[in-house]
Amino acid sequence: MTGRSQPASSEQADGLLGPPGYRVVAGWTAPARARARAAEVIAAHRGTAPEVLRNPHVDQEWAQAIVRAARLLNAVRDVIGPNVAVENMFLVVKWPGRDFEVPWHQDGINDRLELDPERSVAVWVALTDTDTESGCLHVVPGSQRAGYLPYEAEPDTGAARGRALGIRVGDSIQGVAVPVRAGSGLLMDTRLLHCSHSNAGDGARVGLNIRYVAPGAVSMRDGSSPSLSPLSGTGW
Ligand SMILES: O=C(O)CCC(=O)C(=O)O
Repeated sequence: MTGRSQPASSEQADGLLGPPGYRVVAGWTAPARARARAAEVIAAHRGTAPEVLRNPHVDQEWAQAIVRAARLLNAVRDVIGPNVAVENMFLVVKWPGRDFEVPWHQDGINDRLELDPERSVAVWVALTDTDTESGCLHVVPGSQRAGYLPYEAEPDTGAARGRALGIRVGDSIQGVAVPVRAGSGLLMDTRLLHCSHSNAGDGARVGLNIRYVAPGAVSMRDGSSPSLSPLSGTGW
């Protein structure tokens, strides 16, 4: 685990990923293999062209293989310890020529649940090369120290992705772009502010957002039970 500094008076601790609140995991698979998988995903969904597909790891082998990819899982274990489950996974496709922005948000809180940032980590996985043109993630380094912030659902546009949560901050946030190569990924503190812009490139941009948790990390806010897919260790 990374070292943690003591919080300043109104701030929370740096958290499991240190002062920046994020870290790149290079090469969980070869770039060519990731791009080939993306091509299959694109071909399979070109007809309906959904922007978000929920929890493909529950019934699709390729997604199960990714959440268990050794380099990814080892990086996750390094951060939250040996007992690991997947709490949620989104496949996110930014189809070219379509307006699809993901507003500033934090992955560890929504109407249903809150994740303990000391026992959970969000991972964004690139299946295609992502840069500022194609709609890579932007993050606010150190924003995890502000803790979970008030949020609201963005207006329902009827888009195929459903509604996203955005925090109430207006347009004042300055983030940094984090381009990620196909086959690499980004570990993020579950409180880290991040967003992505629309894809202005020629090809589809394909990524996966995975929330990994250790035992006891999930607090349900709506009275339901967490739906976990254990991957390793005990306590499930
Ligand atoms: O893939 C993206 O552009 C953003 C996904 C994301 O931030 C999320 O699902 O929480």
